[in-house]
Amino acid sequence: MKGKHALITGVTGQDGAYLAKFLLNKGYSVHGVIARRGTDTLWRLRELSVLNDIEIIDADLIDLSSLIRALERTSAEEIYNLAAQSFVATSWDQPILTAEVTAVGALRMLEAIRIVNPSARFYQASTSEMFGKVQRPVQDEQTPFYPRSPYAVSKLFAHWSTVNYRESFKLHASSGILFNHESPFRGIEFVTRKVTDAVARIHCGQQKELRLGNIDAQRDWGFAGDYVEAMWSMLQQPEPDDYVVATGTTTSVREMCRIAFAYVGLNSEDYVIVDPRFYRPAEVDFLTGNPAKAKARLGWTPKTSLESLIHLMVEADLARVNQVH
Ligand code: NDP
Ligand code: GDR
Repeated sequence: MKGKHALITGVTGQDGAYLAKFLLNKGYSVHGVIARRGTDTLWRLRELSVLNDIEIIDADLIDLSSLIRALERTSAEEIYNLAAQSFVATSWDQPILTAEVTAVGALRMLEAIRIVNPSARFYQASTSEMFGKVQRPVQDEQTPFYPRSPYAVSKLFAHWSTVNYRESFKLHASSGILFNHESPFRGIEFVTRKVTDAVARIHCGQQKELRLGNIDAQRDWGFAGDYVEAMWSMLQQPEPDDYVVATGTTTSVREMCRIAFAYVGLNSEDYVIVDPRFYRPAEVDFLTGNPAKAKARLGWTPKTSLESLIHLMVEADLARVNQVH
């Protein structure tokens, strides 16, 4: 007999694909919400060899009725809300869409749970972007928020909605305040993958330079495969709560580039060009998380260093570039 049922929104994204694999390995029946838009969004699930093992459900965070039907159909005991318009830069160009999906979308899912199955456990994908213009040098669950983009403002709404439904309706609703996490399945628009893809292409003679924005920005980067385990652990706790998930180590974009280019014997300074087109209207300059609570309560610790993560990503992009060639 199969174990528990889990519903994942955003299953076609980086974290959704890793979480689906993680839960399948634990014996779960996994139901994945897909908002069909005509393009091939299934490549991560295919490459991780999980596409045939999950049940695909057509639903959209914009459409409450589709979420209600998804919950009725799956009887999921655990719901992971990973879907979002998640690219910070785009959120200034599409602020209302971002709010509809990333902010009100989470509220719609909470409402669907309240209506269909209030005993289900809920995970909300909160983010270190909510700390934004940081109010403390190291950020933990007690640090005040200061969002700096329509994306971060939307995530803050979703975060407080999760807290509010926990307190108002006693839902088992938890938020993971996850700092940046990357992998070979990261979208190409995010800076780590943009860099590792460019390193592979430059190494193979297909690209000459790499144009970036603010390379002095600093991030606390971890590996997505490690972080999905923390999501699951939160829903196994007797009480719902909020947790910072991070490595505690911060690196600049400049240094991350150095690591990536050095892996193929190149000097990043010979290729990286700062292009103001990629600057953001308001920047998050610096983030460092303190994952002490996740360690103490969930027993969670990051396992992958930034250096080995970037090497893994460059290797994967080299393989992709060579395959196409
Ligand atoms: P991705 O951008 O890779 O994935 C986003 C997912 O949301 C995709 O599956 C996308 O579908 C789906 N989606 C977008 N709009 C809708 C909609 N209207 N209805 C249903 N699904 C939709 O994100 P990540 O995997 O990197 O991140 C997962 C979550 O965690 C996101 O909420 C993100 O904001 C948050 N987060 C991510 C961090 C990170 O460093 N990766 C850190 C902290 C939080 P499609 O494939 O069709 O576009
Ligand atoms: P972020 O990730 O905004 O932190 O959000 P991203 O990789 O896009 O940017 C990180 C930092 O790098 C700087 N940067 C560039 N970024 C991009 N994308 N492209 C560039 O050319 C470039 N040059 C410099 C950015 O200005 C920024 O400071 C990610 C997303 O996954 C969110 O959904 C998630 O909530 C947060 O991480 C935690």
